[in-house]
Amino acid sequence: MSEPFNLATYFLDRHVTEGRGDRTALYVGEREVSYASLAALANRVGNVLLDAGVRKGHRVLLALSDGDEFVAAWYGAQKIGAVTAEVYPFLQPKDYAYYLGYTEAVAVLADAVTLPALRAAGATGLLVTGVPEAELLPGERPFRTLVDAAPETLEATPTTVDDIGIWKFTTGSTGAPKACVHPLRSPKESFERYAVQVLGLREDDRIVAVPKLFFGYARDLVALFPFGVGAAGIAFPERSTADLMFGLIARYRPTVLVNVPTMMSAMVAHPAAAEQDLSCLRMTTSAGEALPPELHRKWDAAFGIPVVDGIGSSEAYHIYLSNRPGAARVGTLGTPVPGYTAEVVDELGNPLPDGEIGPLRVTGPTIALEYHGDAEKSARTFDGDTLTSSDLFSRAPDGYFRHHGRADALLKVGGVFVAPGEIEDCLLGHPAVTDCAVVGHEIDGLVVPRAYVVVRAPVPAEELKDHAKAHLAKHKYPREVVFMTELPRTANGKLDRRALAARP
Ligand code: 3SK
Repeated sequence: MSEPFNLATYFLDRHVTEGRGDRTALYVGEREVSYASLAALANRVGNVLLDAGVRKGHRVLLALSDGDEFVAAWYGAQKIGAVTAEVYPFLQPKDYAYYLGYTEAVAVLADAVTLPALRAAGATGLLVTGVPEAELLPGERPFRTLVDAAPETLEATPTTVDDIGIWKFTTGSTGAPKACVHPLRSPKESFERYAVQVLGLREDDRIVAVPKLFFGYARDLVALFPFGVGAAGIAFPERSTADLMFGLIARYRPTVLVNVPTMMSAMVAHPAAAEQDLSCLRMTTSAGEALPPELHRKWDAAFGIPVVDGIGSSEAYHIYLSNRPGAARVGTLGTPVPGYTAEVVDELGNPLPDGEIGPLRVTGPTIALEYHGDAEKSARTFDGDTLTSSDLFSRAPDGYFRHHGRADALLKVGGVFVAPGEIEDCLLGHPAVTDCAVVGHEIDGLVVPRAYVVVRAPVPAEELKDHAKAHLAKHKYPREVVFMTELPRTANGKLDRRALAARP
């Protein structure tokens, strides 16, 4: 018999029934949203979704900007046993068309930001918030009006840890995004192991994230894991910038910053970095992409806020390898999160000795069941509670893991494999470089490393090449250096290597 488990009851309603309803769950702009009012809003949303025909196992697509409505909609859908899927609110119509077709969602929630592109994508029957009713098209329904009129109480639909509850999209960096299908066990186990045992989240924490809530890394760390311990998240609809993050830190004095390397680089390079008071932060997480050791050191020198670098994926639900707060080893991803094991394997799946590089086989309680609609890729990736990642790793004899990038990002230069990350880290060591990415570029049929760099002050390309030559094996220096004002990123804030590789 599967353990009964309703995500909304466990993370949200419990605080109300146990007398903590007046505690703050979310900070949104000027407002402090209590657990009681968030739970009531989620109940209203759940009732609206039931009226719209959503039942247990149906998909609900959230195309909403960050805020309490996003969070309440997510919990409302969860409470009635629906399966939640979220998408980036700044997508193009063709992307929405893809998600609409792929998810076959029974209900799609839109707001003023996402509505035009969703309409252009041919979406019908939308539940729309933040847009005057008079402006809605036939078939579109005023979500907020319906929510305000809906009952504030709602019986949780009985669900268990084995019921499918969450779709997490891959970034689509190597093709169309696919949904990793997760049972409700995944968020529960991830909370208990990563949030509690690794991060040690506590009731007095306030958590703010750089990525938007559609990205599970941020959503769980702002609106799920803190709720598990009665703490609070901070939500804001704007795109994150270093200025905005500094402003939010000054205003809300959060204790945990959920970060990505790009933003760490922007914060370190900010002209007013030295004037910032970040003393409220007891740690910043770093995930989403590899944190170059040089950037980690620059962060330490600029802010001294402990970095908890780790790696997660939609396939593994959340973070499965992580450093521990205050005990980070620069340049490593730490060790497995409690409950997970990880081993580096060869192409045939045989374990490799320490120090050798290969794909990672991760076993744990939060591995996705499948990629929706892709049996072949699912079979290559998932095997029960085990996942084989397409990234490359090595393990040191002390048990700490290092990341060597995606297998398909490795460059073969003069017949020798070169990891772009090594060149990137070296270039970041040059005082003028604030961000950089290295991709392969073909010249006369031969692949050479080409560096795209963002600099704080003009510097000759030759100087950067010489810097690399002085610090790396000779064949690794970038033969070409291209200066950019910023590097292309995916919606999740990850470097868009495909976009760079496609440049002439
Ligand atoms: O980096 C990712 O893709 C990721 C995905 C889900 C949860 C956490 C992370 C870091």
